[in-house]
Amino acid sequence: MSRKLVIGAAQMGPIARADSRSAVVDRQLALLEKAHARGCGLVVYPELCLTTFFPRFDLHDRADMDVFFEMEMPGPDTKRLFDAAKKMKIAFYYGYAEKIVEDGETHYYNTAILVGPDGEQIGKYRKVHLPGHAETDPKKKVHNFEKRYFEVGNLGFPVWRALGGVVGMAVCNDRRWPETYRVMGLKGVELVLIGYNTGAGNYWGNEAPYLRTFHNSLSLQSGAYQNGTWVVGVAKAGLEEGVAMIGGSMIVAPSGEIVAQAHTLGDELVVSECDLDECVFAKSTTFDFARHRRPEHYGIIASQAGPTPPPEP
Ligand code: ING
Repeated sequence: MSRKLVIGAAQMGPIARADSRSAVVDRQLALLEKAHARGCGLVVYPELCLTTFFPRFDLHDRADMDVFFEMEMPGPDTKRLFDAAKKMKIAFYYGYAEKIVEDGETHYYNTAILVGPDGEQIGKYRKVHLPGHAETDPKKKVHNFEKRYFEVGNLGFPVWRALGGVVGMAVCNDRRWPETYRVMGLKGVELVLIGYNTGAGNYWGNEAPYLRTFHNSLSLQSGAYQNGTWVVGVAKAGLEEGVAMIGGSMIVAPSGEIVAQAHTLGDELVVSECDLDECVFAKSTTFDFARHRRPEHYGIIASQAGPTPPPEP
């Protein structure tokens, strides 16, 4: 038996600060139509895919920051995208900046939703690992103020039975942390969807540029392999507001192999037919957690305060 799903990674090129949401949605619709023509049942858009990557801007006035957030999804600008996807019976992952009032409190999250082929929202995820810094650092050439713009996600790493399998979501920096995949792996995830905005430049100091794309592949491929799941990573790429962003959107099989990858830094649809049954092989052999994993021993290993002292001479 196979559970094949044709997936479209909808990489997007730069979004300028001045670009209207309507112009951005036009681009997303064009990608959706390409996906429909290619027989996709699922399309994955990038993180914060409605606007430029605004956490690079050193803003402090909440009114200035709020312009990048959505209070409803779909909203007036995105409803036509949601309607088109429903008409084409295509599910999709959509990353956006969420502003929500709960119990009289206003909250801000870096959010992704999964919408089913019937146009109904299946699930929501809020980014847990917020990179960068809240305070301005004059030494930095490139900034990432996500810790100022967003709260840490409060929904954990849920998974949903959907699209014939078990689907989970993450956002950008989450993909660098093994816990992200393992928490979902322990829940039987078979398909992890991740949008990202990743600067191509030096982030922490003397890191060679080629390492940005290497670490992207390493993170996505190891997450897939070590948890027997498909992983789809989708970039907002190209030179955006003067900052070079990596592309490299890719679809990774449970074997850890890249089965399809973007080769431009613009709007590009990367398509692959993904058989969710390939997860069954991985989860019933090397990564059969029940048979091989020993959590009852990990506590002992973790209990050591620090490096084990070297043996007495
Ligand atoms: N961007 C980057 C990412 O995790 C980053 C930030 C880049 C952190 C490189 C560490 C190293 O891909 C977002 N938006 O998380």
